Amino acid sequence: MKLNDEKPILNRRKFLKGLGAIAAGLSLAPLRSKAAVETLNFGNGTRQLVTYPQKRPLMLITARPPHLETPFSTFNEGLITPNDAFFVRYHLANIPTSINAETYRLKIGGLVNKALSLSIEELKKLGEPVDVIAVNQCAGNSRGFSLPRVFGAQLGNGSMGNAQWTGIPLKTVLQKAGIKVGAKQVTFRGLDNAVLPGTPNFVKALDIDHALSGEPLIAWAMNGSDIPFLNGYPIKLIVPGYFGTYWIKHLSEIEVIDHDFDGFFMKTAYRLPDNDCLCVVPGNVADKTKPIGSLKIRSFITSLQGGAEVQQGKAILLRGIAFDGGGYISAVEISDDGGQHWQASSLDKTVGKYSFQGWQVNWTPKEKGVVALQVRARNRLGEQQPSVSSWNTSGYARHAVETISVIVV
Ligand SMILES: Nc1nc2c(c(=O)[nH]1)N[C@H]1C(S)=C(S)[C@@H](COP(=O)(O)O)O[C@H]1N2
Ligand SMILES: [Mo]
Repeated sequence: MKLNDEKPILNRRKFLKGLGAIAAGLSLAPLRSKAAVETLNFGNGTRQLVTYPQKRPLMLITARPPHLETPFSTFNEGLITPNDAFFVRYHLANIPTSINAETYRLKIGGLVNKALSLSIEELKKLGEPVDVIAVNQCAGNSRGFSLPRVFGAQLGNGSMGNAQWTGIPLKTVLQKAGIKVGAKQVTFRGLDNAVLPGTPNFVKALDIDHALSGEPLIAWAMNGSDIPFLNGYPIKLIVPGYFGTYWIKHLSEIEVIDHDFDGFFMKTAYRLPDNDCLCVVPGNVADKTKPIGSLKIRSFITSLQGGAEVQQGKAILLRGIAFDGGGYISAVEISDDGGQHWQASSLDKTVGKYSFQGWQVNWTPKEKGVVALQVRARNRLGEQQPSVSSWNTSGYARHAVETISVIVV
């Protein structure tokens, strides 16, 4: 059975039926069809809001497979992105529509002493569950702002989210299987398949040291509840500080290998120019590339969106978020004069180095008219955003000083 119709709203009953087999106690968000749109600040930026099971209305990027973005205003609701608002990204159209957690098995094989096939219950019993609050951001988040424009889904800033993940360290599972000498990488895949034979499956790899570092988790809970179906129910690989491409959903197979994995989604896709700026001059091709890795530092104002009206001479509280790959955000600053002066914000209490970091600052608009408000962050490693985004062919890892235009009246 497929959920992949052109019109996701009309097709939801079929999909719901498929969801019948998922764990008891799961409550589905009320389904509404909403003839509403959200508009992103670039050409062809109008997005329909659509409702999928367990999701509030989200911005439709593609229906087959479902690719949904979080409306940006959600990020002002709190530091944690609610499960029903979390973005959704798949590559292959043949996604599971019905999963039975009772019969579900996670297989671990390859270069191990003992191949395993674990039920969810067995997985949960392998050790003490651990929690991490971490940002999942798609490599292509904000791609739609690339200039010159690039191929690929024209994403706004809504292909990211911050959640608390609960699970067992990947390391615990690998140690249970026992890693053999000569292991170099570990590969991961989920239940989704390609529709056509010959299309590569979505398989990703981590270096063995990273896999055994204790940081990646196999999670079964997101913000204290089951992971929503479209976000990878019943288990998902969490790779804190790394781009979402490694966070395999419906994780079903883990394999330890003695070489660098050369599947399409490591060898060809999700690669960046191998230089400091991760960039090329538009029109050029990188001489050397490397697999995309950890998140680059970013910051956003969330309490105001572009086009908002504010009053001259009247202080308002600006709030927002910042994040990076785990270097600890140490400062967030704003500017209203094109970056000549920067005003420091105060950082909210930190909830972990992989989380969104909240910040706030009082800002008093000085002059009437259209004002460009800019925000930038720094971390303890001294990293900060470039003032202008660097460019690469795929529009990956976009990060720059962010600007919104507000109207001072
Ligand atoms: N099984 C599976 N896992 C996957 C993918 C996929 O296509 N299939 N896409 C990856 C990519 S590129 C991203 S950005 C994240 C998105 O996670 P989300 O849909 O839970 O937000 O899932 C990752 N895990
Ligand atoms: Mo992604």
